[in-house]
Amino acid sequence: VDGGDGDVSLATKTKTKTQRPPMYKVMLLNDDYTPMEFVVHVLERFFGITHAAAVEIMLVVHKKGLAVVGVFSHEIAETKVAQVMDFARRNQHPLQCTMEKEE
Ligand code: NFA
Repeated sequence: VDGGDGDVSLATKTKTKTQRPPMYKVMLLNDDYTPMEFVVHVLERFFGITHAAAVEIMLVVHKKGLAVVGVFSHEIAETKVAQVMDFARRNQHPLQCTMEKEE
């Protein structure tokens, strides 16, 4: 590339890839005591999941031990976890909800 000074060397462009904000998986964990209907209600109420899909996800948690119920920004994920944990505690169920950074 000749910038007018007679230098005809090739330019090396450094293009930095745009960084996307990290996303977080929100997961429900199985336990032996929380009623299935309560878990279904949590999925409908806090994650906007239809009744049929909520039953399916609840059964995955029940059989596999855990399932990802949604992927959100850090702030939204934290809010979902806090809402579920508070709702479970207030209803005296041991249901656990956690978040984990997506790879
Ligand atoms: N394992 C619970 C039961 O048999 C149901 C459950 C499902 C709990 C998903 C927590 C999460 N009552």
